[in-house]
This record gives sequence, C-alpha cells and structure tokens, in this order.
Amino acid sequence: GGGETSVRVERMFGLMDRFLKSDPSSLQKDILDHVEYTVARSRFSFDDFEAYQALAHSVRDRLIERWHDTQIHFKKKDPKRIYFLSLEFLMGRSLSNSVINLGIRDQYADALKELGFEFEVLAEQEGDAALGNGGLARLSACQMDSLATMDYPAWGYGLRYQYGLFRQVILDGYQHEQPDYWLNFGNPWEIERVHVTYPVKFYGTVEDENFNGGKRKVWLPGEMVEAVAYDNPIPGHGTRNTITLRLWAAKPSDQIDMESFNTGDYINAVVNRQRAETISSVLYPDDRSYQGKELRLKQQYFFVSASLQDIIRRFKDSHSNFDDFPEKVALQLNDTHPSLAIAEVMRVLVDEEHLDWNRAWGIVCKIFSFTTHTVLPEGLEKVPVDLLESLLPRHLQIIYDINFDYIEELKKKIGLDYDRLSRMSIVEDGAVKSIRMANLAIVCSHTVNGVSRVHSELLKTRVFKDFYELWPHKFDYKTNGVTQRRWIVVSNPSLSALISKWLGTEAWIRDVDLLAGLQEQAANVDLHEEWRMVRKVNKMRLAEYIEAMSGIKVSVNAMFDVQIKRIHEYKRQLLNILGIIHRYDCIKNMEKSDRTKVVPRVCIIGGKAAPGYEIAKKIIKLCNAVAEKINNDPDVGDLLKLVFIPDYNVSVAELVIPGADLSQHISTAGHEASGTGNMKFLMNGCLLLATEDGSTVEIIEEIGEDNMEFERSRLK
Ligand code: CR6
Repeated sequence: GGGETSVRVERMFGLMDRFLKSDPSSLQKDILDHVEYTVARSRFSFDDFEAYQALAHSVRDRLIERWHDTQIHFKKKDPKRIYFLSLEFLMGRSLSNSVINLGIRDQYADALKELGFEFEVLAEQEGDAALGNGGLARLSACQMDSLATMDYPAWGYGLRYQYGLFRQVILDGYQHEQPDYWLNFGNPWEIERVHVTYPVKFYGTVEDENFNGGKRKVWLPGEMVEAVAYDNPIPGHGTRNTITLRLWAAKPSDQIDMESFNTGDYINAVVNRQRAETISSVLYPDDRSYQGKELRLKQQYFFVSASLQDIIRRFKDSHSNFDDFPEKVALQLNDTHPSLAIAEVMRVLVDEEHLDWNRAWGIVCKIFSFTTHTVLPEGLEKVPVDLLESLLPRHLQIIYDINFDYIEELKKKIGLDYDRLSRMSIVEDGAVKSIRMANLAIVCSHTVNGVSRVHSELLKTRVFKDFYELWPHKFDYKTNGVTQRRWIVVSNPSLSALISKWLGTEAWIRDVDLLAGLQEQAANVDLHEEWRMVRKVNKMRLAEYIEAMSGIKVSVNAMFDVQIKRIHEYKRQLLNILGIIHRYDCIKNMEKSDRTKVVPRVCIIGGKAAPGYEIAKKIIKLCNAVAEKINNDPDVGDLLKLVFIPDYNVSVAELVIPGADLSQHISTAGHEASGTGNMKFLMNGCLLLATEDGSTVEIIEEIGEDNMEFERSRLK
C-alpha cells in the first residue's frame, strides 16, 4: 500500500497556500462564481438544480487540486500501480460522498444556508451514475473508495456508457424499461480528456511478414475507432489521495477510412462513421449471463485495448525494459469480462514490442489476478470462436497458441487423461466451438479469488476443481466488503454522529474494525434510546418516500421488513411473497382479539429484473398484485402492508437501508457467491433474516451465536 510514504505527507511539499480555501465565505464566492461563469446564470436568480451544478463544480475544483497532487506524488515515487479493470461501476451520486471524504461537508452546508439553500435539497438534484447491474458493480465502486482512502496508487478502468442501467417503470404492476439518459443534463464529476485518446482496431485479417530472416504476424484491421478518456476523480477520506476512474467513450476515428470521403458521398460517410459511438452506448442489463453478442464483445475489447495502451504508455514514460513490467503493473480482472486483456498484452508484447513468445508469456503470467463472482458453471462466459475470429482474428490465434503450449505442459503433468484435458482446455469443442474465458483467466493469472470463504470452497471442490488440483497455490478468497463512508456516513448521518459520540472518535470512518468498540456499550440503555431515535428518524424519511412514490401510507410503528436486490429466482423473492400471502391469510383467519398480538409489518421489496428474464418479471407482477389486494383490505389495516419500490438503485438503497428493521437475504444455499447487501444492513443495525450462504456464513462467525437464532431445519 501507500502506507506512510503517502499523499498525506506529500501535501507538505505542495503549494498549500495556493489551494482553494474551504471556509464558508470562500466556498460561497466559489459557488456564486460557478453560478455566473460555469452555469451561466445570474447570481441573483438561480434554481435548485443550477445551485447544485455550481456547487458540484466548486467541489470538482477541489478534487482536481488533490488529483494533481496525487499524480505528481506517484509520478515521482513510481510505485507498482494497481489497475482494476471492470466493465461495471455503480457509483451512484458523487456530491455527498465527495464533500464528506474531503472533510468539508459542514462548511458547504453553512455556506449554502447563507445563500438560502439547503445542502440536502441540492444533493437530491443529482442523478445516479448507474454504469452497472448489481453487486459486482457496486463492489467496484466501494473498492475505489477504499483504495483511495487507503492511499493506494490505484486506477479504475471501465466504459462510459451513454445509457446506464435502464430505468424501471411499473405500469399496471408490470416492469417496463426506459433508457437512462443520465448524461442529458451534463456530468460535473467527469473531466473529458480530449488529448487522451487511443485508436482501437477491429476485424480485418492477419498476414505473415518477413522479419529478421523469419516470419511474423501482422494484423491488418478493417475498422478503427477512437477511445476518449473521461476521468472521474475518486477522493479518499482523510487523505489528499484522489485516484482516477478512467472511463472510455467511443468516437469515430480520423486516422483511416478517408476513402469513403473521396467517393463523393460526404453525408453518408459522416453518418456511417458516427456508428462508432454505439460501442460505448449502452450497458448490457443481464447480470451473470453471456449471450455471445458481437456488440458486447466489442465493448470488452474496446475498453481493454484502450486501457492497456494507456497503462503501457505510462510504464514506458519511465521504463524501457518490459522485464520490469511486473514490478510496476498489477492488473485485476473483475470477473471474466476484461479477460481479453491477456491476449491483448501478448499481442502488444510479441507483435508490437517484438519480444519473443516465451519471454512475453513469462511477463503476462506475473501481472494478472482474477476475481470470479460466480457459483454456477453456466454463469461462465464462453465466446464463440466464429465471433472472435471475425472481430479479433489475431487474438484468436494467440489464444490458440496459449492453449497449445498449456495443453502440452498439462499432458506432462497429468498424463493423457483426455476427459480432464478437454475439461481444462481453453477451447471448448462443442456444437458451437468456443473460448472459455474463465479458463484463459485461470491459466494465466497468478491468483484466482472467490468473493467469500464458502464461495472459494465451491470453486475448489466444484467449479474449478481440476484447476485447484493442479495449482492449489493460485486459489484464494477475499471476502467482499462495503465502504462505511457511503453506507453509514453518507446514507445515515444520524447513526454516524451517534457512533462517533459513543466511540469518542471518528477514526472508525477510516478503520471499520474500530466499530467493535461499541461492544463495551452494548448494555447501555441511553445508547439504546438514542439508537431507537435514529431508527425512527430514518423510518420517517423512508415512509415519506414511500407515500410520495406509491401513495401508500405506512405506519412508522410497524416493523419495516425489506428485501432489495436484483430479482432472481435463486434470491427467492417468490418465497418472501408466498410468506407475505401466508401472513395475510393468518391475519384474515384470526380471532379479532388475537390481532393485538400481531406485530404490524410493512414489507418492502425492490429490484430490477433483466429485460429478457420472464420469470423475474412475473415475480414483480405477482408482488404488485399481492400488494394491491393486501393494501386495499380495510380488515387488515396497518397490520400488514406490501410496497414494491420502483427503480431500485444506489440512491434508493441509501434511503431504504437505514430505515429497515429486518432485511432478507434468503438465497437458495450455495447460490449467492457473497452478497454485499447483508453487510450494508448489518452496519446500520438491522436484523438479518438469511440463509447460510455466501458471506452470511462469515457474518454469523463475526457476530457470534449469541446474536443469532438458527431455524430448526438447519443441517448441522
Ligand atoms: N450478482 C454475486 O452473485 C456477489 C457480487 C459481488 C455477483 C454476488 O453474490 O456479492 O457478484 N456475481 O462479488 C456476479 O455479478 C457475476 C453479483 O453481483
């Protein structure tokens, strides 16, 4: 890590006195200047949205200062950098998170108050950056916050989708999908780098060329598009370290294809070239299923190629020998989505840098680590050979060559066990010949990690058993985590204040282990009382939201019972709904006098279904139909309500989690690789109703059996 030789120390050598001041009156001036010169509104007349824009720009200025310091610091130190490659990042909103990490939230709130604005109201003007589907994508976002806070020299690389995850609209109980126009009102949190661009090539042919008395391969591409960098600064908490999430957008390239302009059809030539932009236009909304679509493969290669050109350019700035590459570069593959990077590094080293194959392979095998987020073998990506051959002909050759050498080595180790050899091969010879991306990733990564302990056991004993037996040292697990900055400090400010008060320190905001200090106060009734008040405030906030969204009035005295996550059969929202129907039945059939014994309950379900996942969509309809019935039965009243919260996203989670009394994580055991929602509820003091699956198993160990109750059916 960055440790003590960190950016925190670096500021001493910086031009501290030149930095933007953050006292309320300096902030006020900056906000008003941005109203006038950035938003181009009169400083005497601007609305909440314009105030938000100006505010965001003033925060951004402060981020940029820190970002520059960070760049200078790491350029000078030249440490090994961590490159986190992910096709998905669910960042949510940036304003509150940024000012809290910068430590100037209160100063901004004061500055705004004098201008007649409320910080919270302006924060609500921001839309979510929803460049991802579910847990995997939010994990990437939490990870970036932690890497910045812990002073790592890290970069995130991904795609700047024009349209993020679809908006969910419920009509007549059914889910409808609408495009997410998140960039329509501008995005103050990104910096467009018009000069950081790289050409990315597709299609074409591979030719043999004479070279130094031998032959070498040359890829003659058939299409070229330009990748443009958009930098999103990610500030750490309590440090100046501000790292970069660099997202690529596709633009038409001006490098080749002048031919079409010379034929005289100028209008059509322009229109055709504009099609390049479709590569980064839309996020695929199906989590954990790969359909072998060309556009998806194009997205994967586009982002991998641009990122690697950028990474190699940075390495070459201060190094000339590629043998040093593994000392300066670590590439983390977030699932198999970026695993074309392996073939791409080989291609660059061999075809462009002219290293011999074995030397290049030695380097490649030292730089990649692979995180897998899947339990089911059918969740693993397979790319049809035909598709890869047409889009990336040279990469297919390279993968074949990697596979040939690897299988030859494997035969020496395991003998001619053809069943096993064919299971472990990178190339699958089925009805559709395809490339197994996970096998490619495992063969060349030096570590393969699961996302919880039980997940990694499943990997070793089932999903990747053959590989584990061959290379046990590669397999590891890193149980998922979530950042308390976002999931307590930003989303539950009252709880945050309570914790700091009772711990007597804010150090837990950087070091979550310190929360254990609250144990000493576990029996303190004053703490209990304050805790209950905090919960009440959050439930009121949630109840208002529910009424505004759905018109349903819920009682804050009822137990709020929540299940929010992507809709999936294995997550068993259906089981929850059947339980609610049963509860309704029981209440209906009960003696009137017994009803006083029922704990009133508001059941809250939220989540999106992949647009093509019919059963998941039917579960949403069922939930809304059951809600319609229960909520309109005067006989039941406040004893039971069911609310489907539409368009579940990061911001909705920030509102719902602090207001939950009970949360459900009831996946079919053995199916949830980790789960991260459970941790967010837990750190907000919520009871969990859960199966022993994924990371819940470790939560049980952490909280101790005193703090839980096992169901009778548990197999011990
Ligand atoms: N859906 C897992 O299913 C895990 C996250 C993050 C998932 C989930 O249990 O917590 O990744 N897997 O590791 C995939 O997306 C493939 C998820 O989010």
